[in-house]
Amino acid sequence: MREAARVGTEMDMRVLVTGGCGFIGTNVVRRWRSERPDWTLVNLDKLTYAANPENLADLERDPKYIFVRGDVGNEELVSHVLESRKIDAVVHMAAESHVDRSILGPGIFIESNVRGTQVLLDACKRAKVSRFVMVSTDEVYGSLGPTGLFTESTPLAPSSPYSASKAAADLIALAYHHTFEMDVVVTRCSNNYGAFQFPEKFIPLMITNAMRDESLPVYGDGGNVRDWIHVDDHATGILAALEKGKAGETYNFGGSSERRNIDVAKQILAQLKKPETLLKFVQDRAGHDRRYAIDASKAKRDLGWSPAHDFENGLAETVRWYVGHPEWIEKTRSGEYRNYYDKQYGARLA
Ligand code: NAD
Ligand code: TDX
Repeated sequence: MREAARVGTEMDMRVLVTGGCGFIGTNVVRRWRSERPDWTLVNLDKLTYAANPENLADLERDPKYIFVRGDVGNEELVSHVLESRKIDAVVHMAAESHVDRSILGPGIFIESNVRGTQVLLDACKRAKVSRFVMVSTDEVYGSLGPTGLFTESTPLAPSSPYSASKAAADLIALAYHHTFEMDVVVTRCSNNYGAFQFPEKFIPLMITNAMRDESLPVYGDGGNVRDWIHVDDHATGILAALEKGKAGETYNFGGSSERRNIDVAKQILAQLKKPETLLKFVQDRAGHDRRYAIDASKAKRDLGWSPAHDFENGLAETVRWYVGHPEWIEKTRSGEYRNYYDKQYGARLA
């Protein structure tokens, strides 16, 4: 293991981010390039349906940004990247990330999220990487009743194949700390929103459907609650965990912005000046978690982190971003998206 002290103190850190062409990855890479200009960022991404390398096209000529196309489960490739690029730290974000897709087909979630994470961890162990940040999720805790918050000691009780695969990866990463003394830090964040989010997820789906005067499919009674956080605040949280987190610890991040889905959908319609008749209550998601809410006091106290964005302003800014990027929407909603949309919503919206 290289000295853990190297992380957070060196000007010229070389960080491997996985899944950098996805929603959170794009925002992380863009933000960290400007906040840590001396770091080299190597982005390993398989480019699944959810990836959009054009999000980072303007970094192509940046000598401190390197893109490598590949699977985190490809042992040979991962080891080669770690050694040849002399990687100091790894921030692991690559994953299959959509709950509904994990209900339609769990296999790839186990392959990428569980096996992929284990292969990556093994390669990092061999290469003596100084720090491994596992980007996990609050969904590993399962569902809350009407009161209470998830803390880092809430027992894990994932409900969906997606969250179960993330819980497995999260625990395997911690096991590599306990068993092999690897320097691992785990982050568990609540629902992110912001620019570049693939329109299968709730907020961009509601925005892009409303923009086209299409129905907004609200699952169940619309009373499920999510604790929304701006993606930029998650990006600063992961950075703080990388630089200041303690090995073997987990840190929750959340925006203290609990909202019912139906209220978020109505807010989006109001901003776009579209009628509420577009709302359509549809068959619920199987095993749908009722409520998520995060206690982020540990990250605030130990990492000096706090969210900078307020939900109402952040949502308004996000709606404006989508309105300003019709070509991006067109591209992401074409091809494979149509097949998925028909499978997921065809019967629900018929
Ligand atoms: P995303 O689906 O937008 O992006 C995932 C990226 O990972 C894509 O670019 C994809 O090509 C890549 N990828 C998938 N499988 C891969 C593999 N086997 N090898 C290499 N690359 C692969 O997801 P996101 O919303 O940006 O989420 C990123 C991470 O953050 C995930 O680990 C997710 O579980 C976690 N997370 C997300 C949220 C959220 O609200 N979106 C909240 C908490 C945690
Ligand atoms: O069409 C929809 N209608 C609807 O009512 C969709 C896609 C979602 N919903 C509801 C389900 C949830 O209660 O909206 C809420 C948010 O749904 P998603 O955007 O699918 O997010 P969620 O299932 O909460 O998971 C997200 O947060 C945690 C991310 O997708 C995960 O990657 C992250 O780990």
